[in-house]
Amino acid sequence: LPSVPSLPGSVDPAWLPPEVFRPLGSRRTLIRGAGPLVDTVHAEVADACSRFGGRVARDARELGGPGDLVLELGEGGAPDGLGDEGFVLARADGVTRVGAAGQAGLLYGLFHLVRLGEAAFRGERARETHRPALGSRMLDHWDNVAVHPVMGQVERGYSGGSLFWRDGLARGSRDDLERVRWYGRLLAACGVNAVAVNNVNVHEAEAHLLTDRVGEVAAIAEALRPYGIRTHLSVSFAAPVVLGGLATADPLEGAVADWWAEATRRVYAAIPDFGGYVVKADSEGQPGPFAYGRGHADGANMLAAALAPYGGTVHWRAFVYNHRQDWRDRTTDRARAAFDHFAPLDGEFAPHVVLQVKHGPMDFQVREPVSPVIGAMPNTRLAVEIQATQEYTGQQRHVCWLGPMWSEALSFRPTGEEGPSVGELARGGGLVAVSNAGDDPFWTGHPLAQANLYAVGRLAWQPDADPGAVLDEWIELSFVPGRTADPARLREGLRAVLDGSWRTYEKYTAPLGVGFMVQPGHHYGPSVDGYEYSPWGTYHFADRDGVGVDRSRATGTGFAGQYPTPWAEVYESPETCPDELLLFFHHVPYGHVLHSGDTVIQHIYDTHFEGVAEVEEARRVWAGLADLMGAARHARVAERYEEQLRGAREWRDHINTYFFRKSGVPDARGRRIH
Ligand code: BDP
Repeated sequence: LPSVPSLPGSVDPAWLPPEVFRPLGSRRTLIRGAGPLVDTVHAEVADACSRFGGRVARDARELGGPGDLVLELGEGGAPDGLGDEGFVLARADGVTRVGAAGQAGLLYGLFHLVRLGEAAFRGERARETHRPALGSRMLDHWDNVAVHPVMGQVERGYSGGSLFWRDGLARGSRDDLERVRWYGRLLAACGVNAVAVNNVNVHEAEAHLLTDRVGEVAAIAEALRPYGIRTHLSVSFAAPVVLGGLATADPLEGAVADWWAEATRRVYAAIPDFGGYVVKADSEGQPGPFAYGRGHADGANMLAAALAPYGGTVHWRAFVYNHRQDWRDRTTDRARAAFDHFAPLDGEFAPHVVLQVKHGPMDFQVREPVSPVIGAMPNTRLAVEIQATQEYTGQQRHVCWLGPMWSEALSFRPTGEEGPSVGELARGGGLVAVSNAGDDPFWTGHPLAQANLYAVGRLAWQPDADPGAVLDEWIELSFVPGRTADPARLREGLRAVLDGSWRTYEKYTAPLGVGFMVQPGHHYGPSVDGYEYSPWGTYHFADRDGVGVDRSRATGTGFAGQYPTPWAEVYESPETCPDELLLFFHHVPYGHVLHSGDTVIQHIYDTHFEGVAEVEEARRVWAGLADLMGAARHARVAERYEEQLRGAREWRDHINTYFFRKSGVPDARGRRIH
C-alpha cells in the first residue's frame, strides 16, 4: 500500500491538519474495490485509524452496525452517469456509504466525508449524488526551472520558490517529492485534477522538458498521480526549431507535424496519463504560427492532432494582444484583442483543443467585466482562466479573498438572464487558475491566501457554489474552530477579515474598473501614470476634465459592441453601465454623478479613505485572534497586515492626491489631500 505523504513539521498542513480526519479515523471502515486510487483511499483511512483508534475492516462480516463506514467502487449501487469522478453518499441503519463508479470518485467521496466531519455519521441521510460540473479543474504554475534574471523562479510568484524545480532541475530529494505528493493531496481534497508544471513563457531551459528532460516531468507526474492529478506541460511553439533543428515551425509543414507527433509519442511513453500541452503563442514575445502566415487554429489543431491518439488536450491561450502599441493612437484597445483574434475562429478548433480565456478582457485586474470571448464561441471548448496568484490584488502581502470575484464571473450570463452562465459555458474546457502556491511554509506566502487556492478547486467542481459557504468550509478545515477555546470568535473573526477583503482592496486601489495604475514591471504598489504612456495598452486617460476609457461603439474603441444584447446596450451608455465598471467603459467628467449619488471625484476620495479604515479594522480584528491559533500562523498574518496598511495608505495618498491635483476639486468632507 502507498503511504500518506509526510510533511515536515515546519510546513503548514493548510486545509488538511490531522485533526480533520478524526471522525473518519475513529470507526470501522470497509473499502471495496481495487486500483491505485483505491489504494490511496485505503492509505488515507488506515492513516486516520492509526491516529484515532479506528480500524479498516477486511470484509463485511467485521462490520458491526452503528457508526460504520463503507467506501465502495462499482458494485453497491453506483448509478450510471456518475462518471469517473462522481460519487453517491447515503446513510441508513447507522452505516454511512459512499459509492463510486470510478476510482477518482471514491477519492473525492473520501474528502467529502472529511469536509462533513461528524455530520457524515449522524442520523439518516437520503442518497445524494455528487459530480463535478467541470471535468477539467486545473492549476497552471508559472514556474521557471531555472531562476529567471527578471522574473525570479516563479513568474508572478509570491510564495517562495517552486514546489517542483530547484537549482535548474526537478526536485529529486525524498523530502521534496514528499512535499509534491502532499501538494497533490491538498489539491485532491479541494477537487483539482490537473496541474501544468512550468511557466507559459517558455525559456530555453524549460523548452527541453518536452524532449530530453521529460524524465523530470515524469517524476513529478508520479508524485501527483496517487491523488488523481494529471500533469501538463507548457511548450514552446518554436520547439521543432529550437529543439529539433528544423528550419521552420510552420504548423502546415508535414515535417513539423511529424516532429510534434514523435515528441508527443515519447512524452506518453514516459508519462502514460500525461494531460497535454499549454501554449502561449504570438503573445508578449512568445513564438507562434503568425511568423509563418498561419492562424491560431492552424497552430492549435496541429498540436491537437499529435495529442489526440493518447487522449491529450492542448490548452491554447487566448491572451493575445499587441504589446507594442502606440499610446497616442486612441483606436487600438487591448481589451478588444482576444475577441478580435479568436471569435472569428469559432468552430475551427479540433476537438482536442481547449481555448483558455482569461475571465476579463484585460489582465486579472481587481475589477473587469467578463471577457466577451466567453459568450461568443459556442462551438469551441472554452476554459476560463483566473489568477489565484495575486499579481494585481496585493501580491499575497494584502488579504484579498477572491472567491466572490470568481463567483461573480462564473455566474455572469453573457447573453442575458435566459442564457447560460460562464460556469456552464466552461463545461467543455474547465476552469484553470494560475497557482499561488510555492515552497513557502504556508504554501501561499500569506496564510489567508490559502483560501483562494482552496476556492479554485471547489468553484471548479461547482461554479454556482456560494463563495461564503466555500469560505466556511475552508475555515472549518484549516482552523478547526470547534476545537478551540472560542469557536464563535474565531469563525466571526476570520469571516470579518476575509469576507469583504476584495472590495476593500478595490476601494484603495484603481477606481471604478479603470485598472492598473501599478508600478511597471513588478506591479506592486501605486504608480498612477506608470503605464500611461507605454506600449502595453493599459491606460486611464485622466486629464484635467475627467478620467476613464471610452470603449463605447458610438464614440470609443467599440469594445462594448463585442458583447451581445443585453450587455452591449448596458455597457454602451454611462447611464446604464454599472458604477463599478464605469471607467472601464467610459471617459467621464469628474463631476459625473454615479448611480450611488456621488460624483466620480468624491467617490474616489471616499473609497480611498474607507479602504484604509477597513484595513485598520481588519488588522485590529486579527490581533484579537492570537489566542485561537498557532503562533506562527498568527504572526505571519499580523506581519503582513503591517505591510498591507502601509501599502493601503500609500495607494490612498497617491490616488487622492493625483486626482485632486488633476481636477482641482476639493474633498466635500474637508479631509486633507495635498
Ligand atoms: C500577465 C503577467 C505576465 C504573464 C501574462 C500571461 O504579468 O507575467 O506572462 O500575464 O498571462 O498578467 O501570459
